[in-house]
Amino acid sequence: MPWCLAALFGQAEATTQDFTLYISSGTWPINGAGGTIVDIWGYGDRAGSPTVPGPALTVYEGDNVNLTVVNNHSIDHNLVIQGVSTDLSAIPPGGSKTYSFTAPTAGTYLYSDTLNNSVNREMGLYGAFIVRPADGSNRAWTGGPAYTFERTWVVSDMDKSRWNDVAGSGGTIDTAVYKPNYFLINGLGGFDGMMDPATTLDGMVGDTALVRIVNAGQYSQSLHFHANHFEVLTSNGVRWPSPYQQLDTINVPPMTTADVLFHLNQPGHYPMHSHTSQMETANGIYLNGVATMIMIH
Ligand SMILES: [Cu+2]
Repeated sequence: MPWCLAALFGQAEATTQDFTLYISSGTWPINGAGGTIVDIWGYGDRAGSPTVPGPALTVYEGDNVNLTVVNNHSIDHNLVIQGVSTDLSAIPPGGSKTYSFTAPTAGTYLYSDTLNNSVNREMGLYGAFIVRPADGSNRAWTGGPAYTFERTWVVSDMDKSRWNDVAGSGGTIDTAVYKPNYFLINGLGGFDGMMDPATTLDGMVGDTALVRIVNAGQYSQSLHFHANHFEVLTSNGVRWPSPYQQLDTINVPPMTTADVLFHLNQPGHYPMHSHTSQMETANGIYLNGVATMIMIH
């Protein structure tokens, strides 16, 4: 927008945000009963340190973003931000690419590797791209619903024996068969997810949490919040009109996002868990799948 309008609306001048992510193979621990160490391919913010999910990338609406991806792995990869970037081409082994774009409207987006028939994404190549309002306010979008604190939940699934073990040892996966036995929230099994301060909804009565849900997996995730209902603000980037629909469970299809507003209004400790019983498990062990805690003081 012209500078005079930007001044009128109090927006900061667009800044430039530079990121570099490094793709490599590695291993990832899933702790607790049923846990394991799984072969992964991931994005990391340091060379040789892939994480599941990849680092959350946070920018402000209108920023000039330069996202460099370095492929330190032995096969082709890419990085596509759904609804934002359009270059699907491969970065060859040893190569790199800088994606340059203007940060879109405020919201929650999925980034992932779209190559190799979902294998690259299943192996761990995904993460959250978060756009905040240009004025820096704690609102879901400019002039939108306000919140006290925010959380990002990247949920996913892995089929260790048929996919990760095979891909990790250089074999060819039969992608027609996918039976995941690990279900993760922010790369964690539920026993860790229930204690991770970046995952739990931990606050005071009267607080409001914006929860950004990103489903990077291959199955829908149905997330059930105990304590009280939440308001659905967006589904896959589409904003709903106010008054917002109130639900206690939200279904988030694969490769989509949802933003919900949770009002902390009843003191106590409550679970948030997947409503699909298998997705609450790590290799069959309950409750080491998609789960965290709601702690209201
Ligand atoms: Cu429940």
